[in-house]
Amino acid sequence: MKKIFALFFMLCPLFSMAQNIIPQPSSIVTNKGEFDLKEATQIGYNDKSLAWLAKYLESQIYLTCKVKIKHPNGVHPSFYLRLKKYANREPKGSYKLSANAGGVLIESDNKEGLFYGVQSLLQLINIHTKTISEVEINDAPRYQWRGFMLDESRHFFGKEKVKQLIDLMARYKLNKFHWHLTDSHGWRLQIKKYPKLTTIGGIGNFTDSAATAQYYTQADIREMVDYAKRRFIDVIPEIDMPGHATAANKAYPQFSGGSVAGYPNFTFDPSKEETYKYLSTIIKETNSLFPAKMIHLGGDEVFLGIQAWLNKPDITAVMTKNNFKSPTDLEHYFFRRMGDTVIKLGSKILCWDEAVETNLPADKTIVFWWRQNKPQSLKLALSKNYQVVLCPRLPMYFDFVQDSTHTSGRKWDSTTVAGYHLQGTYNTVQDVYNFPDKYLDGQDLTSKNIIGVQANLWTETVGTEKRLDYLLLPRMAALAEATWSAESNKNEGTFNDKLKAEIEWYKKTGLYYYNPFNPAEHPEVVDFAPKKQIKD
Ligand code: TNX
Repeated sequence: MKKIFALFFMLCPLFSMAQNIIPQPSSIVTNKGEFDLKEATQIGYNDKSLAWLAKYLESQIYLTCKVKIKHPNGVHPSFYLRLKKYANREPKGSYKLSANAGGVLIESDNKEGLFYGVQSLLQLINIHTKTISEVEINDAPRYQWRGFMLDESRHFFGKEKVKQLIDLMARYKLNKFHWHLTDSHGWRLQIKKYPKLTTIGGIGNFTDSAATAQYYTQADIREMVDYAKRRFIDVIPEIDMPGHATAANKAYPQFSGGSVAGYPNFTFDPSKEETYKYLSTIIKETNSLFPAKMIHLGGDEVFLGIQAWLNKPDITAVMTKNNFKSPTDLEHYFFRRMGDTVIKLGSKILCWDEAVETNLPADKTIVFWWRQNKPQSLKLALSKNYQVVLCPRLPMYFDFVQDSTHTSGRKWDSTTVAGYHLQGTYNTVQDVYNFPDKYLDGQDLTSKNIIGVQANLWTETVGTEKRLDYLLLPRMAALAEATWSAESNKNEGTFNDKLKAEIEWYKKTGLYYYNPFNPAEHPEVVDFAPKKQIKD
């Protein structure tokens, strides 16, 4: 008996290699055989539009295990990518992968699916033995929105780092990159009609108001959008309004809605027709750069600066004329007008959950629920039939710490709301992994208006790539399973085993990370002396 056990454990690593796919596929069956990856391995495909994917697979195999596959679309392919018509359309992103001693076949009726099959194949390669275990995979995503947001206003990272993040997103089958390009601390998107937005508004960041202007030119943006598109990732720009506008107002003060203590020129002036024209031009130029045809208009935390409106006679005159009872009514009026501009361009309006009050058209709006302490806002969004992306601060804000001993990054006072289980004060990898099933009340969870899940990385405390990686990894791996894998396929124990292997991959790739199994391995990266935590 003892011998049988010993044999089983000896074989275990062999079989478990095949299980190391993150995110967990819908179904995976492993067998004993294996395919030997050799230099002579050829890639084939049945549709010439797959040539790029074959080349991508070739280059990624080289990066993964230094085997050079020489002949894409060779005559005797061992790897085959097949775009196939099924009787019934499969969900976008679904694929089948079968590997045996003779080779690997990836099939799907959509190119996204083939791309994700390729990602799974890359994770199946045993880099030590250069083999692929025999396996049958049937896979499809749980959510169509699998998002990640990066704030480059507070600190700017630039094209090379963002490309690396896009590659990580691709590895984890994430498909929406939400790019927070404007905020109080810097405007990062070139607008040709208003050059000062970047030459002046791009100066400074969260920790250094005099830092040289940093921003993306329109050519940079096109390059990044194309890079992401080849990895089946839509890029969604955010132009935050009417709040978080300090950087823009530094460049064009004539559109400022005034100041209150602590929040200078935080809002745009909603009383001037010129403001609407100005912002519409910005939106038009932005829209032409992002083919996903979705513009995130922000709409968050306007209350921080809105009292300034009451000190401006032009603004109070508009309130009186329209019979608005409070500045908030005017805020809604402003937001609806800007929403109309987006719709007229044929794009969708995306907004933070504050905008649920605004009565934007339900079929053209996607709401991002971020205020975990306000579940009523999620319920309202669902009841108004908005599509909703779940990104509550707990556990989906990666600027929160991930270990009780960490000092830099946010923490939250425990929140307990009936039906919701948001007792955490910071965001562990397990919390991210267990989202959303163990968090939301069942009724909300099963709403078909919930289109997906997203993590947001705000960068007030992030000044270096090293800290960025530390906050991201390994939580991004947990995000992958939260967005892709059905609850019935999730298992914390299995995930932890896979994560240990994944951490080895981070190490090999030269990425800095937090190791939840051995926190001492890498010390916390603290870029700036931690400030007192703000709660809201
Ligand atoms: C709230 S989330 C904000 C951001 C901050 C973040 C820090 C949201 C829509 N607004 O402006 O960076 O908290 O966690």
